[in-house]
Amino acid sequence: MKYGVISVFVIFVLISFSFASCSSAPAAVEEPEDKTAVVISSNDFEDSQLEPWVARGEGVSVEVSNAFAHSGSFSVYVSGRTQNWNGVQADLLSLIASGKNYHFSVWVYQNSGESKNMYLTVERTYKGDKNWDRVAEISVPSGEWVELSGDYSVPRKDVSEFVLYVEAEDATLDFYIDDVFLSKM
Ligand SMILES: [Ca+2]
Repeated sequence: MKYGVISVFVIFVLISFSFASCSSAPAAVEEPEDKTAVVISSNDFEDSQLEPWVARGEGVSVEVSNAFAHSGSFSVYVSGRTQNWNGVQADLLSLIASGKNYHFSVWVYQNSGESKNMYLTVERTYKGDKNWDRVAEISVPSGEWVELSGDYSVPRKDVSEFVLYVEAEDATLDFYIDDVFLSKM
């Protein structure tokens, strides 16, 4: 009788163990990390916070504005530009990793009265040498919000500077940005 109880117990343990082994097997196959986009930075400027966006170029002004908005009531007004590379920029060095792929998206607006070419660009420095990579370029009609977006593969290099910025071919164009969405793919 005693052996019978032990036998039943042993069989129960063995069955439980084999079920546990079977059910745990699929869990060992994890989703590859890169399949899901991970947001590294996003701004809709509704909280009036500019960070990590700052002016790019001497005399350039960036400020939260409620004059125009793609989302909500606020965007960022960029003015005082005197060079085509002037604009608004974000230091992403601490947010990106070498060899990884990213998707950068910024909505832009200008109301100069005519279409203007605008660009999303990465400035990066590797061993003292600066490089400028065009992520996206688009003709922005006056008075329309347009998405400036593109994919970017960070080179497998240990860069010392990684700055994303919005610029315009017209050196003195004032413009607005809103709904920044930067993600790792
Ligand atoms: Ca907004």
